[in-house]
Parts: sequence; structure tokens; C-alpha cells
Amino acid sequence: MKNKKMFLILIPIVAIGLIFLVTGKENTSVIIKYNEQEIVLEKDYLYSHEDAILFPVVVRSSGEKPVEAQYKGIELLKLFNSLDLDILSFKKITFNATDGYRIILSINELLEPSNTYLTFERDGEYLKSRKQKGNGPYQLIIRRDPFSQRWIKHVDSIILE
Ligand SMILES: Nc1nc2c(c(=O)[nH]1)N[C@H]1C(S)=C(S)[C@@H](COP(=O)(O)O)O[C@H]1N2
Ligand SMILES: [Mo]
Repeated sequence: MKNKKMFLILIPIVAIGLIFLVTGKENTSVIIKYNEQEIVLEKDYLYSHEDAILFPVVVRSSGEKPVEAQYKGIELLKLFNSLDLDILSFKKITFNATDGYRIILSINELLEPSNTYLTFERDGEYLKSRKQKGNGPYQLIIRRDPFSQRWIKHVDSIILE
């Protein structure tokens, strides 16, 4: 009898807990769209990509002095290469973020060596999400662009056209 009552109390608690776990889980993948096709890049794939490298950047955030940081990311040229995507058959690339921010680059900008990177780590720590008040989980870094307006934070989709 006592056990039955316990169950009746526990079941709703466990159910609510599970709902929180499922809906509170943040999306940590990036989707690439091209020619009506889609590729979903999961966190594990990106974090362990063989072309991920470390590089220094000067971070400009509004209201703060520029600071140097070490970022880790994958050069977009190499990322597309590893996915067997021929970017020369496209003209432009659009990056969308979870906050509605969007930037468009020409394919020519991507072709500049060591310029555009999809990054996921800063000073040895994974980039935090927007919810966690970070710039991540993924941020585009354009190394030859000193103005960081185009360093789009929270990238969640990339469209090739
Ligand atoms: N997703 C997203 N990325 C963004 C922005 C933004 O509002 N949303 N602002 C841009 C601008 S204008 C700047 S200066 C840099 C740094 O923004 P912060 O000052 O908010 O750190 O991020 C850029 N990337
Ligand atoms: Mo800005």
C-alpha cells in the first residue's frame, strides 16, 4: 500500500524531469544546405575534425578593450573539402545564427587561404551557447577582417548557393 502511494508520487516527478532533460537539451549541430540537400554536422564530428587548428585572434566585443585569445576551429575550405563539397560550383555562402543574425560571404572570400574558420573553442574551452552567455557553440572567424561585425556567433546553418 505504502509502495503504491510512493509510485503515484514518483511517476509524475520522473516524467517532469524527463521532459526537462529532453526540451532543455541544446542543439549543438550545424546544418549545411546546398542544391536542396542537407548535411548535419554533429558536435563530435566538428570537435574531433582532423583539420581543426589553433590560432591567435584579437577579439573585439562591444564595451570592452580588444583582447588576444587562442581559438580552435576548422578552415571552411578544408571542412567543405572533407565533405566532398565542390564550393567552386557556388557563388555565395550564407551563415545563419540562432538569434536571427545573418551574414553573406562571396565564395572568393572563402577561397583566400587561412581566412575563414568555423570555430568551437577559445583558450582551451569549448565556446558556450547563447543561453550560457557565450559566443558559441560555433562562431565564424574571418581572420583578415579586423572588424568583427561579420564574426557571426551561434552559427547553426550554412547555405551554399
Ligand atoms: N549571432 C550574432 N553574431 C554577431 C552579432 C550578433 O548580434 N549576433 N554581432 C556582431 C557584432 S556587430 C560584433 S561587434 C561582434 C561582437 O559582438 P559583441 O560585442 O556582442 O561581443 O559580433 C558580431 N557577431
Ligand atoms: Mo559591432
